[in-house]
Amino acid sequence: MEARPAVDDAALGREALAVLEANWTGTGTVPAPGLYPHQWSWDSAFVVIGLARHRPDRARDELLSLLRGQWATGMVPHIVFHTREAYFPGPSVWRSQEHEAAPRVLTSGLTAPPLHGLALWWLYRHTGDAAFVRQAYPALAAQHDYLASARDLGGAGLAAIVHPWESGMDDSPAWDEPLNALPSIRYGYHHVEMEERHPDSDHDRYVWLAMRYRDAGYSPGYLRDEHPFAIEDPMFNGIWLASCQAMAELAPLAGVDPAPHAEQAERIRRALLERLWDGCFYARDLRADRLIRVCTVGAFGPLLDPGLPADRLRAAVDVLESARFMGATGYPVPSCEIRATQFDRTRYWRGPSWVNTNWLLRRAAAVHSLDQLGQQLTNGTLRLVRQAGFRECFDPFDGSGRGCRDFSWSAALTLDLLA
Ligand code: 2M8
Repeated sequence: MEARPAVDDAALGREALAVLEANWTGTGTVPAPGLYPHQWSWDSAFVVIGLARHRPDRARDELLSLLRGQWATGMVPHIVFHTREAYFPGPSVWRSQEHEAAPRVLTSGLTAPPLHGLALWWLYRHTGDAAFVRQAYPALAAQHDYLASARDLGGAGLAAIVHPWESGMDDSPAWDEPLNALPSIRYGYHHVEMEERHPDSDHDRYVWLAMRYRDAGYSPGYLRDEHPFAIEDPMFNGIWLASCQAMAELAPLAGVDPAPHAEQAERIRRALLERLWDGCFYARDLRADRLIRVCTVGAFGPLLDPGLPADRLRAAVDVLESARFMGATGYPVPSCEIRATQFDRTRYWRGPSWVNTNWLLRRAAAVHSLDQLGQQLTNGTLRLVRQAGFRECFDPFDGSGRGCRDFSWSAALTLDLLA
């Protein structure tokens, strides 16, 4: 593993701020120089969270910059482009400008985990800036309305993802089964380092899926009736639930009724328990109408809910702390349970540890006053970045860094973990 000179907390914090400064384009923060030259949705929410204490001005600009990309439907896209290309699939694939609901700025046509309500709440908690809450609130309320209306494809109160990219955990083994059910296509997907990605041709299927949705005019009717990939994911919905609760708490500041957000959170909780729980939370494939029985870090998303019943909380934490996850690796938290045949410590979202999911689990631990677990997640994550730098992800056994360097959410969330 690469050795880095020992750094104290203050120096680590300065390094993190310097990474975020370097990744700031003047309008938003890119996830990393080179590979990701635009603004990504949940990356930006993590940047807002990390900057809340240190650079609230920048955190506000970051969120507003992302929201420039919001569609009139309320959909917040997973990428807002800064330039025309430099990334595949770029604007010429998504063709957002041809859609009447799209904004002037070029965007993708998919969404991403809706962490923004929680990010706004986090920013408010650290700044007390009620004026900014009033400013940003309507856009986030529209985002939630979009999910409740256009994405409740199962009709039970959960939002469905319609593409692996919408999960933020693109290469997760949880998507193998539904992807295998799609036709095999070859486009030649050469933009990324394939050794670190999915082992077979799934990225070609990713592009095919995205183009089918585009060619259907990004229509909710098409998603409901025809689109072949529709999954209820526990991480996406756990994050949405946490954002609904955040929006309910912020509602009085925005002068609106908190009840609809609280009711939405209740609906999500009920549906998570009824539809996705079977000893731990699994994703549900709506097209095959069954649970996808591979346990990934996504299983722990519903722990963000303070109202999760105690027996489910205990059972899920037992899995997290067991030799299936944290109990067997030197570092928190592998992105797939290590006993799964699909586990691969080197490939994106199929095994490596990520700072953002560690942070979300640490947040879940705080919500449930699981102090020891929270401390373990904090210490383990700080050990990763101290040793290997602000890498995109990490080998969960030896802590070595993988993927991009100077990765924004790794830097931003380090700032929060150091506080
Ligand atoms: C990764 O996703 C992009 C596609 O959106 C990719 O694989 O090229 C994921 O890790 C995702 O969670 C993240 O938002 C994005 C940018 O950091 O990279």
